[in-house]
Amino acid sequence: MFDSLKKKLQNIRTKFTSNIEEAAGAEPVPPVTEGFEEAQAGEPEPPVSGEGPEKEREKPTLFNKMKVLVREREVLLREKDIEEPLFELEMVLLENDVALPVTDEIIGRMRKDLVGRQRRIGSSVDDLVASTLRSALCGVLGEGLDLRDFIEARERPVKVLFTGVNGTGKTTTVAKVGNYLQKNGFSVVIGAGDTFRAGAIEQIRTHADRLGIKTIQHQAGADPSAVLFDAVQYAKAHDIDVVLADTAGRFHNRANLMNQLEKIRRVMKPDLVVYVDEAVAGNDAVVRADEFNRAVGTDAVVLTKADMDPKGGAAISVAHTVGKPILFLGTGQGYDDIIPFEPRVVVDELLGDEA
Ligand SMILES: Nc1nc2c(ncn2[C@@H]2O[C@H](COP(=O)(O)OP(=O)(O)O)[C@@H](O)[C@H]2O)c(=O)[nH]1
Ligand SMILES: [Mg+2]
Repeated sequence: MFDSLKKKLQNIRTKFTSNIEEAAGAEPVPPVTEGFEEAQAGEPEPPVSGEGPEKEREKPTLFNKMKVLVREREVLLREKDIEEPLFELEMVLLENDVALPVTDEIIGRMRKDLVGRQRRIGSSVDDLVASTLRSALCGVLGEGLDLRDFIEARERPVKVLFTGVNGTGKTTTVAKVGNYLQKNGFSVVIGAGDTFRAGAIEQIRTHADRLGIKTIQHQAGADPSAVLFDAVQYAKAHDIDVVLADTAGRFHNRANLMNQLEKIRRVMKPDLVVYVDEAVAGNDAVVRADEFNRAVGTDAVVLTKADMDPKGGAAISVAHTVGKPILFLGTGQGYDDIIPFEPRVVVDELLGDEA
């Protein structure tokens, strides 16, 4: 995952480093010599005028600047030193499906962070660039959300409602999250809230049976609110930690779907509403996420099919534009193909700094 973006970011990083090294090298840093120090010490008298350009260098103000450069050993980065690599970085982000506003924000953060910054000559430019790029990406990705911590902090049962359009991987995600939670020591019950199609009830039931998770279901066409209400009652009666509610992604029309979800929300009172969409959907996902958020609210997002998105930029864009923490990335069709989304880890991965 993210391989193409990762490789390009590494090239860019090298480019930044060499440009900034050049900028540093281009500074007229005079050697520290005895004569130089003396000239500085015996400074009160300005040099006699008309002595030619060499004498110009000995003006007190310039001396002071040199003193900063030489004594403190620092270099000031200027906009023109980083213009070219910033432009290249911008191209790389855009080529890899990072949306324009998100790209602009990353570039803006980096420019603000780098220009005018004083770098100690002894310190590594690579470190400076890496830390600047890292903080720009982290700033754009925001904080993640650890589902285990979320559950630990709440009264049981913790109710999680999954929303999103058909085919994005909602039902698969419910099964994967159930598996993940069981492996982390939580007990789980699944409510088969997609009653719109008989096949949907069978589908979630089959997953749950394979994973040894209890499913609460009614027949096709039943009121999903009633199913999910029952699932919560079951969890209360059996001391189950978490209720995972699958829902339909399609109904007679979109307004009906939203009304149905709103009713579910009132009846089930979820602790967490998770919006599911595909990482590759890019701007479509952003538009849909907004619609679902306005209708039923969204607390967190799962981006599925990240395995089909070698560029990774769309996921970064959706994560940023939706403005809600990303809970998980879906990375395949298996039950274990789900990874908790930790912005710092994603950024480390992108920068090739697994540590
Ligand atoms: N490659 C890949 N396929 C996925 C992922 N998540 C779900 N799918 C597939 O997407 C299709 C639709 O999934 P489903 O859970 O039925 O979507 P729903 O309609 O939103 O409930 C199925 O074929 C899943 O196997 C994922 O992370 N990666
Ligand atoms: Mg489904």
